[in-house]
Amino acid sequence: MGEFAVDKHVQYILSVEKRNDSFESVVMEHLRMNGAYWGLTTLSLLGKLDSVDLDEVISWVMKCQHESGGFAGNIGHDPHILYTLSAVQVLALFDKLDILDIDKTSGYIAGLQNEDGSFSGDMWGEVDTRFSYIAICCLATLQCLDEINVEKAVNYILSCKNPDGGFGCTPGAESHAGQIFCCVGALAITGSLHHVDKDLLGWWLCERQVKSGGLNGRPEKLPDVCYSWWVLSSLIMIDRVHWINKEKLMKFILDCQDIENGGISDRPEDAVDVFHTYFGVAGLSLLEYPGVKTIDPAYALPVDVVNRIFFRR
Ligand code: GRG
Repeated sequence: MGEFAVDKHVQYILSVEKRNDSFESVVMEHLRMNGAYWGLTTLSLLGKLDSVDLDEVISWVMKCQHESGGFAGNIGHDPHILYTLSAVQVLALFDKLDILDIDKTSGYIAGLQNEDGSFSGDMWGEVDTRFSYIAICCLATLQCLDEINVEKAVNYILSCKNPDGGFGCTPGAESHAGQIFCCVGALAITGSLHHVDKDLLGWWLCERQVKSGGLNGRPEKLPDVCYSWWVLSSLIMIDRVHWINKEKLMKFILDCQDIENGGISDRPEDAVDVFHTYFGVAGLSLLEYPGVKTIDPAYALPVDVVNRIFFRR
């Protein structure tokens, strides 16, 4: 099994942050807040968060907040629940949640809940279980889950459960590992995991491991490093992680590294990017790889950050 190139990955994340003219930075302009969460959480898991200028990051994050309380993907863009969670997570990483106007931010999120318990992503109304997870995770982090109807939110998520044990983005939609993470994560945070048939879902999830050791997101699809996070975190939350071959998955993730220039790709030999670098490192964390901090499978933040939020320790 190849070595884990920690220093190269740290250099790669720092270089992406600085290069404003690269292809990656241009296509990521509108979702830079997500990139910030992926890159900074990677640095935190590798114990290198102090390599970035905290004041610069925080001041940029706060400039992305809209008067509605929601955050945009970058300065001057429209707010969306996706970027609001990323902004809250970045502030949490730096222990800076206290600078946030909690009422304004939580009010934006609570205002996106619909009558049937589902959540829209923004004022334009698209509904998806991703947004249910985000609302629940964000409000739990801000300690104001009581601002939404949790029972209705949970019932909506349960209405997206399929006969194969998985979950989709809306009722009747195909099971997909990314949506399963969202639904299982939201159910875990709200203490509702007893609604899940753990053996049935665990079976569907462990079937995602293919010959190379990598995981795919649904049947007949190619493996992708990012499912090391979506599938593994779900298996951990339902206590069935021992149903996959951890050694083979670890090897697959390590095979996706660019050993020379740093970064991790979706599959071996492909081009690296920040998204896959984060989910590769997060996957290694869930696999308890030495030297990588432990990540919380429901909140998708390092466990020490989650403990600080809830227990101030
Ligand atoms: C805090 C970790 C965290 C997440 C926030 C945005 C979100 C909540 C969750 C996204 C969950 C999701 C749907 C992930 C899947 C992403 C992905 C690789 C989609 C690709 O889908 P297809 O159909 O790819 O293009 P496949 O692999 O099925 O061919």
